[in-house]
Order: sequence, then C-alpha cells, then structure tokens
Amino acid sequence: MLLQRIFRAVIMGPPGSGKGTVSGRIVKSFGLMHLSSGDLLRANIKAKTELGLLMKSCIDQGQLVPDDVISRLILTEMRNIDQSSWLLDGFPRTVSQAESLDNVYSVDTVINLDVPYQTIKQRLTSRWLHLPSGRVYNIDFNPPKIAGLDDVTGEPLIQRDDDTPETVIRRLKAYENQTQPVLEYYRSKGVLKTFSGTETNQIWPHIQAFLSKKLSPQN
Ligand code: G5P
Ligand code: MG
Repeated sequence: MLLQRIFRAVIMGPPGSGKGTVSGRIVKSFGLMHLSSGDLLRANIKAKTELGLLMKSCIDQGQLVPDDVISRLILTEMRNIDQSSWLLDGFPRTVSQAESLDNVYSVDTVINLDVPYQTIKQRLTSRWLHLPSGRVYNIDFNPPKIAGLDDVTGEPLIQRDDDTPETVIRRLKAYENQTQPVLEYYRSKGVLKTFSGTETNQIWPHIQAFLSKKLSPQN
C-alpha cells in the first residue's frame, strides 16, 4: 500500500558519492522537497551573509562547520518545508546533529551511498556546479549541453573552492571520523538502507525501486 503521509528521508554518503545527483533524481521521480546543507552554506557565502563569511574558511579547508551553527540553520530552514515530504542532503553529519534533528522530527529512511574513495577522488576535480539551483555536472559523467553553462538557465557554472585534491582528502577524513558514526546511529534505529556501487546509474534503479514501495511516483 502506498503511504500518503509525510515522508522524511536523509541521504548520506562520503563527499562526491552522488548525494546531490541522486537527490535530483529523487525530487524528479517522487516530488520530495530537497534541502542540502552544503547548498545552503554556499548560498550564504555567495550572498556574503555574516554566517557565510564566518563559515567560508572552515568549508574551504574541508572541515565541518560547528554543530550548533548548522543545526540552527537547517532546522530554521526546515520550518518552510515541514508540511511536505522531504529529503535532507548533507545533514546530519555528526551524531550530535542527528540528535538535534531527532528532537524535532523522526526520520523514516536513511539512504546511504557506499561508493569507494578512489572513485570519488576522480569525480570531484571534474565537477561543475550551478550555484543558485545546486545542479551538478561532471565533464565525464553528465556534461552540460554547452560547456560552462547551466542546461536550464544558461547561467555560468562554477567549480567549488573545496574540490581541490588536498581538500578532498581532508573532507574524506572528516567523513570517516565524524560522519561514519551517524551511520551506526541510524542502523541501530533500523532505518538505514545502504546502496553500494561505483556508478550512480547502477545504484539509482535500486533506490528508485526501494522508494517506490514507500512513496507514490510523480507522473
Ligand atoms: P557538501 O556540499 O554537503 P559533500 O562533501 O558532502 O559536500 P558533495 O561534494 O556535495 O558532498 P555529493 O553531493 O555526494 O558530493 O556528490 P555529487 O555532487 O552528486 O557528485 C559528485 C560529482 O560526481 C558530480 O560532478 C557528479 O556529476 C559526478 N557523478 C555522480 N555520479 C557519477 C558517476 O556515476 N560517475 C561519474 N564519473 N561521475 C558521477 O558539504 C560541503 C562542506 O560544507 C560543510 C562542510 O564544510 C563540508 O565539507 N557542511 C557541513 N559542516 C558541518 N555539518 C554539516 N551538516 C555540513 N553540511 C555541509
Ligand atoms: Mg552535494
């Protein structure tokens, strides 16, 4: 039976595992609202908000921003979407963040993308991003129709300041030390579902089939 109630999901995985890419497909197929902590932080940096200016050096160095800052930012933003089914991408990333989320919302499903580190490192240096929408491209995997421009708006694409090879290594370390314990946290709650592979196109049909059992597909 398809559930019509509000569905709350989190997508997890190391940097470059395809969270943004898969989120885009989930939004298109199932109509969930998507909230990405990284997109939100980058929007703050672009707009030169006080928070953005404070967090920029942390992000550029591949470190996590403080738990209280990100939890407040995300939970405030979530008030705008909490009447709909949603998908969180990039949050929670520490056990403390997961507990803050749990205090307000209970998560139905956590989709974990398990992609080998070697695959990831190659992807990130060839990533291009449309900052206002969060749409991601890759020179090898899903290049834009016109080099350097977003397919939908025609606006310029950028490369992220934290996608240099040295910073990617630091982000992977932060993932291992601070984010992997969150997988255990959700496993013990019985909501973790892991999808392993090296190619998004191979992983995606499994995620789609899994979610189809819980949600009505969009027309
Ligand atoms: P973010 O923005 O959350 P990360 O590091 O978790 O950043 P990232 O880099 O955004 O994750 P992703 O979303 O998992 O990766 O991956 P993606 O963008 O979809 O895919 C990566 C590339 O691979 C793209 O170019 C895509 O086209 C390509 N690709 C996808 N699939 C395939 C494939 O099958 N084959 C190939 N060849 N390519 C493919 O966080 C950034 C920073 O913000 C702060 C931290 O400082 C963090 O480092 N931050 C937080 N700090 C504390 N707490 C939080 N909750 C925080 N959230 C963010
Ligand atoms: Mg992302």
